[in-house]
Amino acid sequence: MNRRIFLQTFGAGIASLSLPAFASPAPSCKIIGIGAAGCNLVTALRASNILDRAGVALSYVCIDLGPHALEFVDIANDANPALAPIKTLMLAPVRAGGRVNAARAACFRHRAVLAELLTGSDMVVLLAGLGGGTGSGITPIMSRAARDAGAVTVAAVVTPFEYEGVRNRRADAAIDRLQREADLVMPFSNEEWFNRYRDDTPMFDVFDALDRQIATDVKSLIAAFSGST
Ligand SMILES: Nc1nc2c(ncn2[C@@H]2O[C@H](COP(=O)(O)OP(=O)(O)OP(=O)(O)O)[C@@H](O)[C@H]2O)c(=O)[nH]1
Ligand SMILES: [Mg+2]
Repeated sequence: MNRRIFLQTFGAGIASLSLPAFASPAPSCKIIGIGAAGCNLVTALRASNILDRAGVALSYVCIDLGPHALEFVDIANDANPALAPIKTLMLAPVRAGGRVNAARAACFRHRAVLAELLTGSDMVVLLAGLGGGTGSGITPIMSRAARDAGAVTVAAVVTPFEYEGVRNRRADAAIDRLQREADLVMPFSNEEWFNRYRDDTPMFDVFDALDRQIATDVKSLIAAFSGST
């Protein structure tokens, strides 16, 4: 029998999702970061330890074009040998730099590896910032592939600041696609989040608080999925 859970996510109002019931052993959950923001979010989520008792068998992956963001993930891996390692996957030698089609093409070239990555997952959580090329281009494709592989698929995505201009239109288009491809989309608006804080709040603290909010919401969702509390 399916369980239905309701979530209050920032900027999204109430979202609901039907979840399959699970017996033991613990369902497997793959956390996948896509693009620079996705890599940052996965690294922060793992470091928070918030998922330790979420009742699922976890694994972490970060995907990007170009080495830059993935190098930071590798540094975090080396610095925290006690934590579950984050696997890194570079789909192309240079970053997409806002080119959604370049990111999609790299994803297509590596479709066999990416499909293999998703095999055997009961739940897939995709984390990305929308508005650039990589997160916007690849997250909807991975979402569809994860659902096709039989996983409950959630996309927790950050949308750009207003001043980022054209990135907002790219993000809107990606959200539209994700609404069709994911079981649940959890949007977090950078613009709305920063508007909650006084102008003199250090930017790092505001990003840090948003990372923690995303981690908390993802944890609630995974715990509901696994049936733990
Ligand atoms: N909250 C938060 N937002 C971020 C972070 N990094 C980037 N963003 C937002 O996410 C959007 C997408 O940025 P990136 O993740 O750098 O883009 P990308 O997916 O790597 O795409 P490329 O343009 O191909 O490099 C940006 O427009 C920002 O609004 C981060 O660390 N935290
Ligand atoms: Mg990038």
